Amino acid sequence: MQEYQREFIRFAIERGVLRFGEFTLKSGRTSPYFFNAGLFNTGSALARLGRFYAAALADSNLQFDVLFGPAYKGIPLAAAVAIAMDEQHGRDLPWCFNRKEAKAHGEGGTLVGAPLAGRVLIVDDVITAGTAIREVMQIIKAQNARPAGVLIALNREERGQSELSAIQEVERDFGIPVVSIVSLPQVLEYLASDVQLKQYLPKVEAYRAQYGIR
Ligand code: OMP
Repeated sequence: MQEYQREFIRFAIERGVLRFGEFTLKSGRTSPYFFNAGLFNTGSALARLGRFYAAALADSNLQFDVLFGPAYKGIPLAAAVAIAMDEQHGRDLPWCFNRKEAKAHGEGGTLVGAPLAGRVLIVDDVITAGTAIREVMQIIKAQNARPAGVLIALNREERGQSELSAIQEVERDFGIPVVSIVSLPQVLEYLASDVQLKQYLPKVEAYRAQYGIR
């Protein structure tokens, strides 16, 4: 695990973003951990989150033309990444987002910001079963743009509809990489190395045995 990944997990736990307990996921699965990116809820936390995303993005060498934040949660995330890429990596990138409802007046439409064109990097929080991200692909396709990759904070590495993970299915179906700041194995490594958090390890491992990739 890289140092920024360890720091990111520590930061997420400190902020209460990454929690351990019993949570019902969108997929209906009951998970012993949950990642709530909405709790990066101060200016400083959001700025720091943006720097972690930007570090993962810089590490990935991914080529793209525009950052896209899908409504709602992706919007501040894409903005934070755009700022961090400029301030930390000297890259002033175009970025845009969508509305959930089309506006009939003013500028109209559902897209706001830079044109959604060319190779699109989607910024989001978490992929579990991959439902949310597949909806985003439709928006990109409708603009005749093409996905270049997905940047997320946490890869839960859960099985999708096959033996592959939901993320591997997205990579296969759309021919694009999914880059994350951290994945479940790094969370497990972090838990194992922390005296107070070690108690959660068995449940997270059991969950991985049930829903994780083999
Ligand atoms: P999928 O559509 O199943 O990939 O689930 C992704 C969405 O689930 C995320 O965009 C979140 O809204 C939510 N989620 C989290 O935010 N954190 C988690 O740890 C797990 C989920 C989830 O419900 O699976």
